[in-house]
Amino acid sequence: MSTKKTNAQPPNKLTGIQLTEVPQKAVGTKAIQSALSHVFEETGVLKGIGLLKNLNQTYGFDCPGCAWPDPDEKRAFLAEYCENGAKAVAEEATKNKVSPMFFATHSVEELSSWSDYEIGKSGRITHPMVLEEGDTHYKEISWEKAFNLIANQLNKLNSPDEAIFYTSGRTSNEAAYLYQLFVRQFGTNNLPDCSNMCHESSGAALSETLGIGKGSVTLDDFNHADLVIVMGQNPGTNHPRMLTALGETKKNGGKIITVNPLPEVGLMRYVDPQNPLEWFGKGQELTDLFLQVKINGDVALLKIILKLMKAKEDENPGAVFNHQFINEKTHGLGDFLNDLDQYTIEDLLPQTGLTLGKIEKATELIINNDKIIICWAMGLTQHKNAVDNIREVVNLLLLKGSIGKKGAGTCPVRGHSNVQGDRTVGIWEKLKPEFGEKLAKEFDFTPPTKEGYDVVNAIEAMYHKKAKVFMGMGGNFVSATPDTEYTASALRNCELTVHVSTKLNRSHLIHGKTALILPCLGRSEKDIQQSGEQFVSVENSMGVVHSSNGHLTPCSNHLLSEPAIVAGIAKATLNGSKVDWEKLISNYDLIRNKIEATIPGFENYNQRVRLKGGFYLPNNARDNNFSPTSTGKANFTLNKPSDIHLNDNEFMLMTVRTHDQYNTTIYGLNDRYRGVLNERRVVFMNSDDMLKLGVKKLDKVNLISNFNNEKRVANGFIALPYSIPKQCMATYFPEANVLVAIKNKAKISNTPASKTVVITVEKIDN
Ligand SMILES: Nc1nc2c(c(=O)[nH]1)N[C@H]1C(S)=C(S)[C@@H](COP(=O)(O)OP(=O)(O)OC[C@H]3O[C@@H](n4cnc5c(=O)[nH]c(N)nc54)[C@H](O)[C@@H]3O)O[C@H]1N2
Ligand SMILES: Nc1nc2c(c(=O)[nH]1)N[C@H]1C(S)=C(S)[C@@H](COP(=O)(O)OP(=O)(O)OC[C@H]3O[C@@H](n4cnc5c(=O)[nH]c(N)nc54)[C@H](O)[C@@H]3O)O[C@H]1N2
Ligand SMILES: [Mo]
Repeated sequence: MSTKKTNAQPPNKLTGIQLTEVPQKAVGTKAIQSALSHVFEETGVLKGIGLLKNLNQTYGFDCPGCAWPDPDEKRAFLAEYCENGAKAVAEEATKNKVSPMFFATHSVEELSSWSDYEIGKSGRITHPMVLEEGDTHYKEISWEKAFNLIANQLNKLNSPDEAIFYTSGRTSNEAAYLYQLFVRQFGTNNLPDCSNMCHESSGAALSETLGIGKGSVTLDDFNHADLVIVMGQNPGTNHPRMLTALGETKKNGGKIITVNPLPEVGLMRYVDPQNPLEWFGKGQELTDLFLQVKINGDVALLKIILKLMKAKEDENPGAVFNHQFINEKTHGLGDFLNDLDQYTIEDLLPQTGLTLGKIEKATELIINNDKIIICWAMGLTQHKNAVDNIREVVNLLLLKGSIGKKGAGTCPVRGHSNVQGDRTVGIWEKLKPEFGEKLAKEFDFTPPTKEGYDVVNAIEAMYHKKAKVFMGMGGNFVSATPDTEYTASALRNCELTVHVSTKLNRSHLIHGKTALILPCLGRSEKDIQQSGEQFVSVENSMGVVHSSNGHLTPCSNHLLSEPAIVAGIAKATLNGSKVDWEKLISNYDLIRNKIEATIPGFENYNQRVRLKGGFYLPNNARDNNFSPTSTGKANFTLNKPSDIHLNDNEFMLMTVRTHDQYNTTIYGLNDRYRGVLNERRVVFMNSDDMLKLGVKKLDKVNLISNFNNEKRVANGFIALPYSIPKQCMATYFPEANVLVAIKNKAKISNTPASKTVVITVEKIDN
């Protein structure tokens, strides 16, 4: 019997929606209650307290939630955690187990009919498992056999480029470095990662303009900023500890502008969970000026601001632009200003959905303040013109000289807890020539130079059978990627799919002819190798590398660490590798020595990673040095507003996260901060649009995308009126990924445009 008919999409049954008021403030006692109940429910009380005590403490483990940095000095007494960090930890430290017995009881087909929430709640995977060709159930396999199976399949390929090696962003520096080394010794640069779907647009824009693909600010800069602009980001849910930093900005007299189609609760008002005196109050107002921009209206908005700045500068030269900085540090001002002149405010304004008065207020704040930080996340990076979005942000900062000085700079807020570190240590489908040379010398082999597949290209390659083996180091490829049914066909075309995972997810159920699940240790667990207990290291959103020590007993004796799994596969697969894989994993200091030998900035890695708080990697933009760019200076760029024009019956849909999920991991069914409980299949609409469509609150609708005249449908969503600009809608990822056409992606960065999905809406009768 074949198991081909597994469901790539979560079932579209409704779970019983309840609506509540949208809360007026974020965090506070409700958040603490929610955090503790998730932890205790999943792990039990004693283990739960132990967990929270160690989370993000100087010698504890790194929170697997987001990449927001820990304070260098001051750490909260109880623990440096947030509600959603606690949920992330609870999810990993759960008591529930997915054992061989579990797999014997439930067929792959049955499991695929479960919701993502149910799949996730089933628990931690305890044994390596295999699904052989034609089988209906996964069964246990030994590690040795699993490694040999992979090796045989890889060595059968016509070319190493027929294999794809994906990485999600939780993988430690040590594991990621070994992984890329194995993949490159195998002979390919096919190293797509979750960054391709996340901050790739930031990396592309920032490298071109400032000579480094990372942000320039440190956490301390938030204490010194006059103005922080938060664009396209929902920190109350996705980076809750960032609210503390924004709170500090406000306490020190700084102002905050928020640019978002939604009035996200966390940004409006918050209560510091680590300050019990604040728990019962009204909370602190965070946003001073809220610009409720239309989806993808950001370049138009920034251009209007830039034009208003220029007009003021023309009136009173030197009053707005920082000429000293511009003359010394930048390139391309003239072309940039000429290009800006081609646009008129009248043409740009409708794209923003804002009044000119509001934009003038924002411009005034920008003109009157010098130390400006701009923060952003997926609201800017997941659009067709995403790279333009971020380059335009840089233009604004350059005009003000607001970079490379205290209290000012770029702040792309990263997602996964080590997504930035994975890139630093070599996970990328493009191999930098300097790094290639270092690898060649250190390990005595010839690394491949051909550019590998990124996420979108990898999916297309599998779809067209140009790639036949898929391996995922963490993550949930089928649910995280766009165009769910297309991607599912791509994976089903593979000879072999392999997942190194902590928990069961849908990607284990949408499989190649043969499939393997290799269960690994989580962040919170002890990692013991030949030389004793090991720690790993990670890099946060601001370029600080620090250690992470697991304290819990692993959930099963059959788990291996990620580095050990890579070493096992490498040893079985590679003939003639001069790397002593066994030795490298016997003591992770040896891996760190290799990182130090091949990657700049890691001098005395083993010593410095043991220091309290770790160490900062070099950052040229932070140091006001832009010499790595093509011109040797910070570059002004010419950017384009959105070229998407909606017909009257069309809407712009963005796919966002609820307060109760971590990407494809569904912690619960509530989106407390948006007033929706016990339901994920909802679509937030503007009430005028609902009137026009004849759709009432709680009516059911189908969402239809017609990208390139190909019809894609997401069935059965509940319509909810919400504060969102006209012709804009919002729904949740991953349910709506089926609507994101594989070809709907950002220019330059190739990031799926999952925030610019043009749809029509069809009301379902009865
Ligand atoms: N608890 C929790 N934490 C997480 C995650 C999680 O799923 N759960 N995921 C992690 C990861 S990998 C990432 S990348 C980050 C994601 O963090 P975010 O980027 O905050 O996540 P999204 O939910 O995608 O929210 C995007 C925000 O951008 C806004 N937006 C959408 N389109 C536009 C636009 O065109 N213009 C503007 N100005 N705004 C727009 C949306 O209204 C929303 O507020 O969070 C990380 N942290
Ligand atoms: N429509 C739409 N699509 C999106 C987005 C969006 O906003 N809208 N956001 C995109 C973004 S920003 C990102 S980053 C991607 C996320 O894409 P991924 O990183 O691929 O997805 P996750 O849901 O974070 O992966 C969760 C799985 O990772 C595994 N896991 C957890 N911890 C560990 C660990 O320590 N080791 C290992 N080996 N495995 C572990 C578990 O098995 C879990 O099921 O999704 C992207 N997709
Ligand atoms: Mo992300």
